[in-house]
Amino acid sequence: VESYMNDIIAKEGAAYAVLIDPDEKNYAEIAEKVKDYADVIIIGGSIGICDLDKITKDIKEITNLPTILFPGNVDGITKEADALFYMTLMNSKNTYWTITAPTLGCIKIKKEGIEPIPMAYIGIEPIQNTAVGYVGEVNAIPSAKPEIAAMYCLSASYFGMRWAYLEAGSGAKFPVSSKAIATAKHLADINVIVGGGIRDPETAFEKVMYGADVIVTGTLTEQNPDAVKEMRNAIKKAGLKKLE
Ligand code: 1GP
Repeated sequence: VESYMNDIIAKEGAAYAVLIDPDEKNYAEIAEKVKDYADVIIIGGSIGICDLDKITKDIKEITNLPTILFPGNVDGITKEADALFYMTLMNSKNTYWTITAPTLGCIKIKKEGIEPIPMAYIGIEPIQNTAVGYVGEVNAIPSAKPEIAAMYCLSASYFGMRWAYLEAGSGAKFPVSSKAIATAKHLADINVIVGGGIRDPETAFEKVMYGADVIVTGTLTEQNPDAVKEMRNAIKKAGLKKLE
């Protein structure tokens, strides 16, 4: 899955990932609507109470797209998925989220043969007002300090991670600043995923132009699954422009 993602980024400039929260009742409807527009499906949420095996299997059957787990905790792992973001919530105040949870999960990932994709998860304002900010005890990076986000990305790349996720939080009032994305891409040799509060094609276009390699939408797709077509077009248009 990681090389599939790298191929898309190399050829199209950017990839489009749709996040499906498995606790969302209409997950099947969302999967059906996004299957022709998303490059990959990310499955995860901060509050996991569902039958993850069944839901992941259903999503795979409906879409045929690769699935990446985005675990909110050690119970967010299922053999039905193709890959998993093996992630550290770098700026959590609690070492459970930086290293204990990933360590507790690693044997199951190996046993089930799920592809781990090493990822640094970095929480930026206004993440503190969202579920992941609360659950993950995030020491939110001020949005006026993009260089701090970029330093986390450089640090992640020095640790050997190949992906950094700049996260404003699901349902965030505003997305990660374009300055943070540009500074991170300038400083660090790492793929940058951007998510949280991206609700319109213009914003997605801008984030890609400033360097985002992957755009994630979750809330938008839950509320209006038909919006994915325009979102994809904007991401690909910006991606190709960036490659010029
Ligand atoms: C959350 O970045 C994702 O991890 C998606 O955020 O729900 O705001 O699109 P939204």
